[in-house]
Amino acid sequence: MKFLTLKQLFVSGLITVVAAGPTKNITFNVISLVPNNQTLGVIIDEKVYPLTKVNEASTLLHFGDAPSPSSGYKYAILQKDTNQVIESENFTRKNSPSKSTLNEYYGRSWNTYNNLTKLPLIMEPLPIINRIESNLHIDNEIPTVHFYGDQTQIDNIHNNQMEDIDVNLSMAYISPKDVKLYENVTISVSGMSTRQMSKLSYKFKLPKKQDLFGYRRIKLRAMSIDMSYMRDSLGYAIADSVGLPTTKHSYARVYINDEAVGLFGLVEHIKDEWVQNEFGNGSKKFKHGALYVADINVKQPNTSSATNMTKRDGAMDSILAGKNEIDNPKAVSSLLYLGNNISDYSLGQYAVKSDPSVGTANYTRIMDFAKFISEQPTVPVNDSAAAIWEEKIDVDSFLRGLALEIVISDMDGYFGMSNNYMLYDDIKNERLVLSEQDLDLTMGVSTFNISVMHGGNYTQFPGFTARPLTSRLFQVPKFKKQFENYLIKMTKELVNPVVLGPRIDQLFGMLSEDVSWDLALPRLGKSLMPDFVSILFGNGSDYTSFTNSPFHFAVYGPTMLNISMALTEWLPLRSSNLLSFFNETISQ
Ligand SMILES: *[C@@H]1O[C@H](CO)[C@@H](O)[C@H](O)[C@H]1NC(C)=O
Ligand SMILES: *[C@@H]1O[C@H](CO)[C@@H](O)[C@H](O)[C@H]1NC(C)=O
Ligand SMILES: *[C@@H]1O[C@H](CO)[C@@H](O)[C@H](O)[C@H]1NC(C)=O
Ligand SMILES: *[C@@H]1O[C@H](CO)[C@@H](O)[C@H](O)[C@H]1NC(C)=O
Ligand SMILES: *[C@@H]1O[C@H](CO)[C@@H](O)[C@H](O)[C@H]1NC(C)=O
Ligand SMILES: *[C@@H]1O[C@H](CO)[C@@H](O)[C@H](O)[C@H]1NC(C)=O
Ligand SMILES: *[C@@H]1O[C@H](CO)[C@@H](O)[C@H](O)[C@H]1NC(C)=O
Ligand SMILES: *[C@@H]1O[C@H](CO)[C@@H](O)[C@H](O)[C@H]1NC(C)=O
Ligand SMILES: *[C@@H]1O[C@H](CO)[C@@H](O)[C@H](O)[C@H]1NC(C)=O
Ligand SMILES: *[C@@H]1O[C@H](CO)[C@@H](O)[C@H](O)[C@H]1NC(C)=O
Ligand SMILES: *[C@@H]1O[C@H](CO)[C@@H](O)[C@H](O)[C@H]1NC(C)=O
Ligand SMILES: CC(=O)N[C@H]1CO[C@H](CO)[C@@H](O)[C@@H]1O
Repeated sequence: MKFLTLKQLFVSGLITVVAAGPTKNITFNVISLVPNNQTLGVIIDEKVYPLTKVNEASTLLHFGDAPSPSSGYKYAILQKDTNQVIESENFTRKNSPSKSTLNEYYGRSWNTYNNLTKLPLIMEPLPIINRIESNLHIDNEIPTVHFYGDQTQIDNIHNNQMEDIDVNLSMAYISPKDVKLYENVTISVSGMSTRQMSKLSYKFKLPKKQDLFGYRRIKLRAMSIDMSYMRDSLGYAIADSVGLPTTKHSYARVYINDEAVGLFGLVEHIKDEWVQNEFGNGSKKFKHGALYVADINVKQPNTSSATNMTKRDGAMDSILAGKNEIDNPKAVSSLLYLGNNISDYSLGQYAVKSDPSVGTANYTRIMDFAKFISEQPTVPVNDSAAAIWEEKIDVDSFLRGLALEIVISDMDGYFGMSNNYMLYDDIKNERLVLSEQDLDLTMGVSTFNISVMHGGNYTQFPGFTARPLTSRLFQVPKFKKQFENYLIKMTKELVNPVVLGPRIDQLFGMLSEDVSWDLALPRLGKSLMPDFVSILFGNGSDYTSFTNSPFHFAVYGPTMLNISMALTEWLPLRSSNLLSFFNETISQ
């Protein structure tokens, strides 16, 4: 105690002396992965100051003191023994921190990207949404996530990438303003068909009672089949803008031990906790129903093991609008009525992502609704039918979610594959709520014919007339009218070159350096099926140019290759086709 006090006195005395002089020191903090024989430094007025310490949360975060810069500074990588500069940043940082810099990232000139404008909120959130306030997703920052621990176990999950193997690691989360350390974080490879690819997605779970801005379960999406690195980001921002329950999306730079893994999309894992955070203000006591997500990848005929991906993807490839219903009626996830045996609904085609707060998911709400659908006419009825639909479902959520699928040309939602859409059992109102997730196969990525996928006549959208639900729901004139109003509103006010275009440009500006970095990194997984993309998207896709081209980044303006159509080719086509079908123009 005595010693501490003396030491403090000594230190504060020293600071007073220095502060009076011209060379006031501040602390520089910079993230970079360097080998053991190198360190970071900061160059101020052409003098080099080594930053010799590393943060206790992560060896990636280097820090040290140096004089407060009067006219900018840059970071450098130094040879450890000699402090010789190996390389330095090719730009000057103009920040003038008073005590300490933010946690800066070596080689990136900004900490917060100021030019990213938010999309407008064009519809009030559905009344069911009671989402927590959270800083998990800061739109214009890219935090660094560093996992570390036993390399043997890390190698093991990558050597067995088709399997769900958990590994316990420590995790540092470093954003410009925060450093957080978690131990015993459970991480595993995540995803379905994209596990074939060499850049893998991950999911992680923090220990009980710990959280990252209110969330314990998070996914890091590799974006490996979206060369624009933007479709999830845009899709979730649009879902939010039209008031649907949805995860938000942000980006993260990911490292595992001493390897850079790449740029990832950070999203909330849709599980129990998400239900509480999205619908119940984050309360653990929130009384909620089950949450289901449609999954076409389950129980394909003769698939004995969930890891038989060749088989599963073979099936996925061929399941286009309705084929699944014919080949494999019992595993269908299209809300087709399968009779009154509840076990037929529980094969996994409605995967339970959250059990209710009391008991377990029992599928009755889905079976009842499928039965109800089967009893509705497939010819026009009058508006008096609306009330019975409202009893079964939150119709507004269905109209918004289904309109969203069409407006963003989603090939992998209810219409396209009867896949990925969410059904939440609202036990208070005893009805289902619809929303969407997994939005990477959208906005020009499609195996379907371009004219039906992006054309204006929405009734020709894949699955529109074939799906059990929509072939009945839109027989109610009121619902059809409202649905069309949503198509027009979403297109005029949001999904068009005037409103969404700038956001794409801005994301391009924000991400391009990180995308170049990502594309140059060695991958931790293996490409198990080198022709995966062409298998998934059919013969039409040009996989050779997909892999060989140096930097296929879909920017609004200059178009670049994408699997089917660049984001920037798609957007004007989508909006002009829809608006001209309705004889409307963009309202901005
Ligand atoms: C520094 O370490 C790396 C391996 O981490 C090695 O390849 C390199 O030769 C070393 N450089 C010097 C100057 O010792
Ligand atoms: C300021 O930083 C420099 C460079 O790290 C160091 O040599 C000097 O001792 C520091 N001065 C004070 C008062 O801490
Ligand atoms: C700085 O370096 C980055 C890559 O390290 C490069 O993309 C960029 O063009 C360089 N900028 C200038 C002004 O030289
Ligand atoms: C933001 O845009 C302005 C003008 O368009 C530009 O000068 C500035 O460098 C941009 N900032 C960033 C962080 O890109
Ligand atoms: C990982 O940590 C959790 C507790 O956080 C523990 O229950 C589990 O057994 C650990 N797993 C391994 C493989 O060490
Ligand atoms: C992590 O898990 C291990 C083994 O279960 C335990 O000994 C340790 O205390 C845990 N660490 C923290 C910070 O909870
Ligand atoms: C959530 O909080 C809002 C505002 O405090 C309140 O009106 C609402 O009833 C709460 N809902 C739930 C489900 O907790
Ligand atoms: C995977 O599917 C193939 C083709 O249907 C089959 O031959 C093989 O036995 C299956 N493997 C497993 C582990 O189920
Ligand atoms: C099945 O779940 C519903 C809620 O969807 C609930 O009302 C019902 O009581 C449950 N049935 C049984 C037998 O648990
Ligand atoms: C839209 O397509 C449907 C189905 O092919 C067709 O019956 C209808 O006439 C088309 N509508 C318009 C306005 O072209
Ligand atoms: C759009 O306008 C054209 C001519 O003005 C008309 O023939 C067509 O029916 C209109 N389409 C719709 C969907 O209203
Ligand atoms: C597609 C396929 O191989 N289907 C087979 C699955 O197994 C059943 C019964 O074993 C066969 O009858 C199918 O032909």
